[in-house]
Amino acid sequence: MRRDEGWRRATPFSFAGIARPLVMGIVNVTDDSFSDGGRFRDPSRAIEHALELAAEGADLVDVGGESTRPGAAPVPADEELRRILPVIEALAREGIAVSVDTMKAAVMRAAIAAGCAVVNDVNAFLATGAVEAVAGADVGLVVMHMQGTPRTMQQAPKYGDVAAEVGAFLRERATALETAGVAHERIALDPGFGFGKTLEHNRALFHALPALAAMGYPLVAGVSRKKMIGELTGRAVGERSAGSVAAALLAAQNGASLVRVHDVRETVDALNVWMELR
Ligand code: HH2
Repeated sequence: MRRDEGWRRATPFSFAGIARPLVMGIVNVTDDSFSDGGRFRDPSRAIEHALELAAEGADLVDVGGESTRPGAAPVPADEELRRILPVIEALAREGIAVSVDTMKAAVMRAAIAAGCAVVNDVNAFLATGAVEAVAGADVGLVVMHMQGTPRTMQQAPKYGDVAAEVGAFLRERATALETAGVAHERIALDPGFGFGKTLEHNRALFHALPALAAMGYPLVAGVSRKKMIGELTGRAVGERSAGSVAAALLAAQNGASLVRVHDVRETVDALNVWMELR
């Protein structure tokens, strides 16, 4: 199936006009990511893997140099850049749309200069200088909700009404970015599955996806191989592909415009079948 690409050629970057759910393939240039930690630590292996994901149909490749798994230790900016810059530069040269998965303003600036198309921040551009780093650039922004920090977020997540609180937070962050000069079309929102959330919180957010989508921004859903898939299937991390594909399909059905996944080929096939037969 021909996969339309008009959405990513726009300058400045725009999420407007996404006609089908897009697939973000995950490349973790880390030692300690929960699913693929250590496998792509060497930049040349990360580049090779990213090229494979692009060939399998990833619309965007999400490159990260710092794990955000529960309990993960922070990585200094210079080390994060050492890991990811060669990868971003190589992929940008190949014409592959890259998003950078980072919480740090300095890393955002360098990644933008290296050619990334999207900045994906699990910390919703709350770090000092983050809004300023991206506001004047031509890149798309993924704004994610997290309760707490990766080190502590799964210890005792608590909400009154998780969907309402996540929705209000995302709306407030989108408004802050727009006030700083970011065009509405550059913003996508992500409820942050597993980031300070129990299985029941994640379930409530799945049900709330249509209401979150009605806020008028494209939604990103990242559930691939996460603990919630393990809890629902009883499977170890390396055996969660089928469960993850099912969750990605349901997220798309509930209004997600982008799904962030490890298993690109399987997800692309499933989405193509779903789109033809729904
Ligand atoms: N999840 C992870 C990392 N980045 N970004 C967005 N927008 N949404 C997510 O759900 C999300 C994300 C965690 O997954 P992964 O990259 O596989 O693991 P790690 O953080 O251990 O590198």
